[in-house]
Amino acid sequence: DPSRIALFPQQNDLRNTLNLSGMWQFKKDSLEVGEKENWQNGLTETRSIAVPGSWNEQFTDSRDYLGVVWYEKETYVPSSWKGHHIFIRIGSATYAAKVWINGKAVGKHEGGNLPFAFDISSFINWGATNRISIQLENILKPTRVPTGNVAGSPFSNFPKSNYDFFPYAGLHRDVWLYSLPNVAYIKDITVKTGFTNTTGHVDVTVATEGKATQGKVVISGSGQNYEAVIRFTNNVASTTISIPNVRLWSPDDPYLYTVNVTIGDAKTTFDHYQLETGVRTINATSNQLLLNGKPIFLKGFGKHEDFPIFGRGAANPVIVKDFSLMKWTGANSFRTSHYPYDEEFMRMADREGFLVIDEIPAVGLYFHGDTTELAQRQAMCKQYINELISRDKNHPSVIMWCVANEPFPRDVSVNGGASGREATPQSLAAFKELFDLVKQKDKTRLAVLVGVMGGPPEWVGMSDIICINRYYGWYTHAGDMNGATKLLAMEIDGLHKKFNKPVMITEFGADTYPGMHTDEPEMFTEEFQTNFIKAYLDVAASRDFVAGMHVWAFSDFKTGQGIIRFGGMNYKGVFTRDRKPKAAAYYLRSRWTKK
Ligand code: GCB
Repeated sequence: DPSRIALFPQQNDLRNTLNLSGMWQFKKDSLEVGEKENWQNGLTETRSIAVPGSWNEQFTDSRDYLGVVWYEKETYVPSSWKGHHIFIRIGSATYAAKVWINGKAVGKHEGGNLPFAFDISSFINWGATNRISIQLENILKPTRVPTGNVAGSPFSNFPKSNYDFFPYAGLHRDVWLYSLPNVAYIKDITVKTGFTNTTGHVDVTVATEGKATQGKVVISGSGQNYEAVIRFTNNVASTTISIPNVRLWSPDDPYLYTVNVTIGDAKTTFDHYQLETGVRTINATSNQLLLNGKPIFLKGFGKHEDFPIFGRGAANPVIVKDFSLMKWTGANSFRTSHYPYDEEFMRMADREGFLVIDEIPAVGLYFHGDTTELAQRQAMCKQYINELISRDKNHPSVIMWCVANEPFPRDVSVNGGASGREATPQSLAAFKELFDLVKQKDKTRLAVLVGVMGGPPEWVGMSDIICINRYYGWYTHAGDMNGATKLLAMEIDGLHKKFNKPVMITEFGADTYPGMHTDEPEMFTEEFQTNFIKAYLDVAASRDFVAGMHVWAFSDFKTGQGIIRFGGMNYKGVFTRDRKPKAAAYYLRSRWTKK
């Protein structure tokens, strides 16, 4: 039930939270005997592991291990929580997880990078410790999303992922226990915003569980409160609140209003939840992206959640540093390539005024004429869309949903090579289903698919903004920036003409070994990277239909092993993996901070 994850755990007078991040006990189960041997009743011969974090980075013997492991933690649940609904919420478990409380199975979930929660009220030991056991594995399979171990894959790296970033595994985000009030609680809140002239409109829909008959919505901001009473029919109620002289949310002024929702009956308040919202609209014309009805150009990066030792584990200091560095370059935007990011990252984007392309983990999908594998991947993509939109729908920073990064048509080689790949009817139908699902869940934002070099135009043509990743001058036309920019210009002119939609280059970049220099720009040097980025930005600047440019990548990141990834790294970052600027970062700062 994806609505279960819509509201982040919150502490107030009626709700409680307990963060279980910290040290857990860990044990590999490479023979997959744990469940039969009842490891859920208590692990023996364990070692300590930090949560959040990737197991691949924490030990000296597990870098490439992606098989079954067990995590265990004991915790006391306060007896004041007795009689409430108790849930466990796991922020991200990559890839497939099974959960037990005190030896009793409570649920399982597939797919990393998104939270899931289970009702564990009836499994709690009151007045005693409780054992939480999580079995987890990240075995790379062609039926999974993201995809791995594909026969005939264009990738030749190890581990055998169908993408270049390292397939980190583990409990990557916070694990929470939380309690919800007994009689009735707020299950979901959906906020949609708009404005007419100077008056803002905020639509608030509240869904409940239990016996609340009425409630109140209060929006506060600029020293004012705006209220509405709501009444529930079949556990749902909606209202629209007007805000005179509204202060719109934008990168220049990321102003947030608070929304307080209470529910109850005539006498009693049962539950309370508070969230933040920004009043803004997002639209596209045939050649521009409009924020609050005014053209906006997206300057920024594709990124990764990646840091030494943490791996893909959430790390708040890294989040703060990344926003600080993005601001320093003058960026106003990023894409959560190639999976949804930590919820703290999204809240930072709201507060710091960044425009986000929010991507499901659908990287490296392929269409080789298969059938059963395709059906399973398609089901996963739909699950991800449901979960992602449930989780992130109330963030003003999110302006687009991205349904796939670089799906591969039949016979395409990675990044370029031959052309003429057709979009099979089967692939078009599959993507249409994903776009339809996004639009059915959220009509207030744009939807895109990010296209690979040499991929069929019909795929990217389905997007509201044509999004393409291009590496002319790197993977093709190596070092020849004149040839590269000619082709780039020709291609984007053609795409705009064909689809009459704005175009955005969602990736372009060059591997750059920090400290390597030449007089005339040459591949792998800091001068080449700067020159490469400048050349692409110049092509974009001379066209009025380009809506944004995202450099690949924000920082260097860990990859699997392979001959095109020196030292197991992708060096296309304009910052190093430990966030030191390369020359290109200074170049972007000089260009993007110019008024
Ligand atoms: C791409 C992918 C990205 C890679 C990048 C590269 O097109 O979307 O995940 O890291 O190319 O550097 O090859």
